[in-house]
Amino acid sequence: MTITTLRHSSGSSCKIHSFGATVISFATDREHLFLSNDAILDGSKAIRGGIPLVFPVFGPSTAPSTMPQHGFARVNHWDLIESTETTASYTLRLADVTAGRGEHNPWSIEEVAKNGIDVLLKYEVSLGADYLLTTLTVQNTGKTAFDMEALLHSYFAVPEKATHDNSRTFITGLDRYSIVDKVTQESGHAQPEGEPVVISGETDRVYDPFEGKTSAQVQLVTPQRNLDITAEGSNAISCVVWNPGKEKAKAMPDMHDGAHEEFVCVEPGILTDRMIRLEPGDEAFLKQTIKAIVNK
Ligand code: TA6
Repeated sequence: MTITTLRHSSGSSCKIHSFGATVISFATDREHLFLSNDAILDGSKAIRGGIPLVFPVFGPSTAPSTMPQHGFARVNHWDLIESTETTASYTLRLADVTAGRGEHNPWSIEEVAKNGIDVLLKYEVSLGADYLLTTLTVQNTGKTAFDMEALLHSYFAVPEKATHDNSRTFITGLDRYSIVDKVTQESGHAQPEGEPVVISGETDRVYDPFEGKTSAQVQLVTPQRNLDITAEGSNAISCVVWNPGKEKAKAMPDMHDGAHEEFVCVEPGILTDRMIRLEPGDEAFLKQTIKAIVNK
């Protein structure tokens, strides 16, 4: 288990934990990512904070399988292939993964071998003076097509414990996206044009792109700075906005007290139609650029 630190001559920095290839810090004049004080960093469970990688499923697996919630990418050790002062590249091969097992789990190693499924994940992290670029690439290196989703589960730090202060913390750029609200179970309506997204108690919404847009420009506004989040992918880009609220956060053993007031998750992903089918030899990608705008 290693933590790789990237440093830019301007003073910005980034830290990446090899477990899940999880970026756990991106700082310019201040830290921009949230990492719970009680995050488990010993490889025994997904890291609570930073940018966990979600693949091949977002959320619980729909197949009667033992696939872990949000898939296996974030709960396995990735290999650091190369790094420079400001870049790092990781890989993870399915063949090296003890993915969820079970007779119906299409991703269990036994069925993978039987079905000839194999996948090579690559993850590249690049640090600039005021930005962090992360790119996840999925290559179907096997003989069988498989269904997939991929998402960057980014936890953004919100200063002054202001996640629920809707006059100072809100998200722009998701207007006109159609909403699936996992708290109210409502779906079918869109974020009104020009209306920002705000956090109200437990917030868990999937914003699906209109017209199948394969890029998204979102801005997270917080009391001390804005973050421009640009995402692009090989398929339509959805965006999840999540905050557990006080009660749900308290029930999470790896969330420190009051953590729900310190972060908002804005999570770009390729989730369209729940699953994307990747044919043998094909490749999918998901790229996110986080740019810190020191505006206050
Ligand atoms: O991205 C939002 C979400 O799917 C929420 O429903 C919540 O489960 C969150 O992810 C955290 O999931 P985790 O498995 O990391 O506790």
